[in-house]
Formats: sequence, structure tokens, C-alpha cells
Amino acid sequence: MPRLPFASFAAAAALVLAAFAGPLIAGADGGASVTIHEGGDATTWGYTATTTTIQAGQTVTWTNAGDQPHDANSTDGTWQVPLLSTGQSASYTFATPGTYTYICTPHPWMQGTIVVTAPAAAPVEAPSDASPPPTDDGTGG
Ligand SMILES: [Cu+2]
Repeated sequence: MPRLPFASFAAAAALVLAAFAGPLIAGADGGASVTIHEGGDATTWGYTATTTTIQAGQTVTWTNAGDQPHDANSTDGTWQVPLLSTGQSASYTFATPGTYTYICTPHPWMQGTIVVTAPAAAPVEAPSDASPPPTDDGTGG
């Protein structure tokens, strides 16, 4: 394989990432996406899904699908995603299991919950001595 300059590799990697970065795709680390939505009546504005469950270490991405600026601000003050204009997104990675409620600062009746579960157990590695059996095609004697 020919060696490529790092810049070429980075550009290729960026293209690959871009190809997978659709709105329906969860975070790259297996996290989740939350849509901030509006409606005819401001009292119906909110977050979809209202409750999102992820594993510790995963990222939640909020995208503002409304016309007004919205944010996501934890009710205990420990984390916040900034005020997002229409179409903007922001993410937060949750390192610690727990249940985190949040509101939209300008519209505090907009409420959501992030449930962070314990991280999944590390994958079990296959035994390293599972080498394939020697081949014998009958021509070797
Ligand atoms: Cu809002």
C-alpha cells in the first residue's frame, strides 16, 4: 500500500466521517440525539425524545429544529449546552451514571431527562490461541 501524506489521510477520514454524519445517526460513540422542537403553541415546545437513555461515556447531541433559540441546561447546574440558533447542534458527554433533568433557559417549561446507565462491560476478547488448523491439501506428502 502506498504511503499517503497525512493530510490526504485526514481528508479521506473527514469524508468518511461526513458520509456517516446524517441526522438520523446517533453520536459517533453510540450516544443519542435529541431534537428541540416547537409547535403552534409555545407550551408544547420541548425535546424529542423527552427522556433519552445512554451509557456512561456516551454523548448526547441536541439540535434546534425550532425558530427560536433554545438550550439545554441541567436543573442541578452541572452541565449545559449553549443557546442554539435554528439548525445548530451542540453535544455533551456524560461520564457518570445518573438521571439528569434539564430545561431550556429561556423557556423553562421545556423539560427533558437524560438517563445515564453504567457503561457496558468490556468486550470479551477471543482466545489468542484460536489459530486456524494447519491446512493439508494432500500434495505436501
Ligand atoms: Cu427554548
